[in-house]
Amino acid sequence: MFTKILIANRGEIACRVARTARRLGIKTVAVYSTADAQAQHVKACDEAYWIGEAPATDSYLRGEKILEIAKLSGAEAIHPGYGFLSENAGFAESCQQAGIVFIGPPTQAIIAMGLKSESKRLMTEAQVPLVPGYHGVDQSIELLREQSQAIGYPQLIKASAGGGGKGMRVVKNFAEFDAALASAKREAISSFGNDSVLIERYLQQPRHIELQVFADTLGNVVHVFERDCSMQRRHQKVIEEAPAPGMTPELRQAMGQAAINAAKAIGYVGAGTVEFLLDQSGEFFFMEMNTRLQVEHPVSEMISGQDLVEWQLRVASGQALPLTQEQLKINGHAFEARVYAETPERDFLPATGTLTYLHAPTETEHVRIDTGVRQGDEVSMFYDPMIAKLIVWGADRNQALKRLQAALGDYYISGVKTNLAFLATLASLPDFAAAKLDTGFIEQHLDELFPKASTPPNEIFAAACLAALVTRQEQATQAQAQSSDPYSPWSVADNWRMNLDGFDSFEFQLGEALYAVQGSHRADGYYLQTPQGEHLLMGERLGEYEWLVTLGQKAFRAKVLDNLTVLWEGKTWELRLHDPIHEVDEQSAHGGNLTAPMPGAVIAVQVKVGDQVQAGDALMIVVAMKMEHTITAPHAGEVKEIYFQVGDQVKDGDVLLSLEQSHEPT
Ligand code: MV4
Repeated sequence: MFTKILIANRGEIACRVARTARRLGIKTVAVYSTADAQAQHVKACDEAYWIGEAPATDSYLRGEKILEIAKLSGAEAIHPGYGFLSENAGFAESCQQAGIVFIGPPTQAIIAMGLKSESKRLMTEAQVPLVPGYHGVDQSIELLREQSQAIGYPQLIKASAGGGGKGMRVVKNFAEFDAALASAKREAISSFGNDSVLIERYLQQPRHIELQVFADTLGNVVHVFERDCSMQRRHQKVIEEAPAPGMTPELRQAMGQAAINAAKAIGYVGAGTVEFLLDQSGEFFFMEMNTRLQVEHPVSEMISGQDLVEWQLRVASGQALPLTQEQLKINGHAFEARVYAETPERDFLPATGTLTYLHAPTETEHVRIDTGVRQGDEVSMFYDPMIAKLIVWGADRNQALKRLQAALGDYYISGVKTNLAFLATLASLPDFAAAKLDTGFIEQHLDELFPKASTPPNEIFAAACLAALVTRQEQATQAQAQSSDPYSPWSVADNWRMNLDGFDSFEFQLGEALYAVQGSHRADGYYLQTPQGEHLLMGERLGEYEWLVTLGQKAFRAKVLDNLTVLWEGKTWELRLHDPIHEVDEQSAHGGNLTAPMPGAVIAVQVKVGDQVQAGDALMIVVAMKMEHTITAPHAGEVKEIYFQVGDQVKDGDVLLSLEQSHEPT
């Protein structure tokens, strides 16, 4: 077993690997970029080395620098985590040549699985079922058109070097083929530097079932059961679970054997994931093989009782797999929810900001949180916006789901937009509880997942008013104590009015909505006017943000942040006291200006100054995180100014072009 390993990653996976290494008595070396100087993964390791500036290409993707640090620090092995260099065959090769163990599969396996066409050829030889289609080397347009017509419709064009859905296009008929092929090739060359494609029959709403496989250097290969990862949105996994609901022992055995055959066919060593599509008829088809430890590996750990990073370390140091297939058993059910800094309401745009407030559920043997950040940390635009993985276990799916719902209801983050409310809603959907899973689930449930904004319950206003009043009183008392005339009536914030009960009128802003709330000081207490009448409001501060609130007969606890964001029952209500004096007219602030939805690069400008456009017309394409975002006209109008050209870099919020709204004739 190793005495020291270097972890060539950051965030939650670096912390997670360090945790297992420490438990095994292995020394750990962290590498970090300038942006991560204070990051948790640096603190979790025994030594740390700076490897470059924030952009991943200047730091975590610098294989030669990382190898240099490994030699300098005396690390015998490098754990790449996932992403970054974890599936970089060149880096794996360089490690081998430097005599440093790459904790992962042999270089040849990475290469073979990195190209879909090659992986599918190998699977065919291993009798692993494939979706009917074309994945040949000949990429001539004539042949691709022939194949397209032979496969039939609907079909899917996929980037051969791709993964996670990048470069994928659904083609519903031959007329769409050429445009879809061009777009798929454009995204493939931009994302992977390789525009080879394959064409497959499109399976309607399949399930994504992946088998965790493990092989050692002694010829042993096992599977550690399956995960259902169908809950995805634009190929971004949202909630994963193990085992897959409705899986029969026979199907598990067949898919497990196919996965083992796949691993054996390529001489695999280490942790790998064989992804299948399971269609509604119960047939399964090889999709791709990932030659890294997946983000979602913890759900397999929870139901098997195994530490898969420990397995990786043992296998990479030449030891045999810790268990045989017969010894591996499924116990219970596990979910993983990925907590992301993103704005689901804005089409899941990645978000950045400071975690000004972060309260996570208490960890127990059944609730696990893998994270690389803590309150006060920055979520930057340089890296994947994952904040944490919330993993729960139950004796069965229902119990695990209840624990997931409860844990999500006790997870609060403020300062950066997150998908927590979206996760909580998703985990509470009846169809999810009924395990009616397929890869189209989220798209099919958007209305339930994004209910129309509703008026906050009275408890929210009560908590906000209480916090605002008490804070104002505390500030007035403090100001009075410091004032030169402490007895002046002007320094008392009790809203006393001549011959009238003192009253307060609050105007809260929530998103675009305004809510007026009246409170009045009476001899017998403070009364809040609510749509259902007035209620006595009392309460006290329990902690920095924690309040005990009593509204009428109901006493409850809520958190209220300094800016009056209220956190209650798993939801975050970003109330703001409305300040009419400084109100800015949104339209005048932006006018007809169309802004960049996130940082990225302009790859197409489809209009010119003077063009008349209709609502929905494509104006510009910005590529961000290797995905294309088309800026479309929000209304009919004339293009007045274009501020960026193809090749320009834009920041979130940059004004890209101005569009003068044309007013429909009355
Ligand atoms: C498919 C498919 C339907 N038919 N292939 C998505 C990303 C990549 N892993 C492959 N993917 C798909 N390939 C055929 N022939 C549907 C998907 C797919 C999908 C697969 C798994 C999980 C989520 C998905 C979401 C959309 C599409």
